[in-house]
Amino acid sequence: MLIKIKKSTDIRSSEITDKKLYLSRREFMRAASTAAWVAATGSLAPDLVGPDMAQAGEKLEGVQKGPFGTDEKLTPYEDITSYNNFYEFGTDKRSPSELSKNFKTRPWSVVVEGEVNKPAVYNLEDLIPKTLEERIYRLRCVEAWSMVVPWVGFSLGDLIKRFEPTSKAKYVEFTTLYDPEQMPGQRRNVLDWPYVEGLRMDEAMHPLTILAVGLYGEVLPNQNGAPLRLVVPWKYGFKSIKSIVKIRFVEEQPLTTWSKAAPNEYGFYSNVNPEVDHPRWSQARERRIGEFFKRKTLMFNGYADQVAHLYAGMDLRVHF
Ligand SMILES: Nc1nc2c(c(=O)[nH]1)N[C@H]1C(S)=C(S)[C@@H](COP(=O)(O)O)O[C@H]1N2
Ligand SMILES: [Mo]
Repeated sequence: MLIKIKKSTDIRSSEITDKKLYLSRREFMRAASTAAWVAATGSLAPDLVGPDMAQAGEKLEGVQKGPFGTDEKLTPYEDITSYNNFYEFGTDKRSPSELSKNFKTRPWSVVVEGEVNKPAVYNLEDLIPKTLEERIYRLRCVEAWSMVVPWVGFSLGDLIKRFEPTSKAKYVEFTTLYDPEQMPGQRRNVLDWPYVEGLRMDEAMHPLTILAVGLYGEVLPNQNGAPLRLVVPWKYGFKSIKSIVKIRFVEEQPLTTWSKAAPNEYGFYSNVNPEVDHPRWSQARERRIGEFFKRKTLMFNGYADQVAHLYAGMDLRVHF
């Protein structure tokens, strides 16, 4: 009888039920590779956000606990990285994890332009601060599901200050990479490529708003928007644009991809609001991925204490 021995690569990650176990195995392997690195280069540790080392799954260094944490149960790593919306890699939830495997995220640069004193083409490495924060945020998709994600990132507001916006900068517009060779979803006209999103300046400067470069303490997987994605936790998930290559400061409200595609369904603000239904379905409840029963959706996705004042006096049925 032939005994089939499972190679480690045959073990599907879904079989690894406990992320802690998974991490400790990774950490062991990492310690081994760090030792080899030190022996080879004499330097202390590999630069994990440097040009060559940033691979999904690499552990990120210098991560501190950030503010605004929730103590809700984290959505398992396996779900966060296999149930994705990233239309550049296909429209069903499974395809981003399958089709983004070879997506090249290094070298990566970001164009900063428009109403700023310091417009430039920045290398990604120059935009990422030495100290990163873990921010555990709820992500609520407009499709009425949600997750709790331990992002690793940094304050967008702090970064914006470095560019010195002028007094004419009223909005920030973000653009995703356009590269149909690498992004098979862009070969079809499902959306008007490249994907564009935007925030009002005060939303962009709000301390809740971050740019993420990782999750679960590790470099961001490609399907989650590597190497750099926005996370705006009080807005529907589609505002959190992935794989950003351009940040533009403008005077007029940007025309965003989803509001261009269906203006009566997706407004510019897109604040999570259980009282304003999507024209085709209710937004009153949501299904937390991995759970069976639906739960009530909270105003501003539960961040009302932090952000409600930004919209004082605005009719949120008009500015949906
Ligand atoms: N460039 C780009 N960014 C995107 C999307 C997309 O299709 N393309 N989908 C959005 C939607 S609808 C959601 S819900 C979130 C999903 O993020 P996640 O896959 O990390 O959970 O990404 C958002 N950012
Ligand atoms: Mo979404």
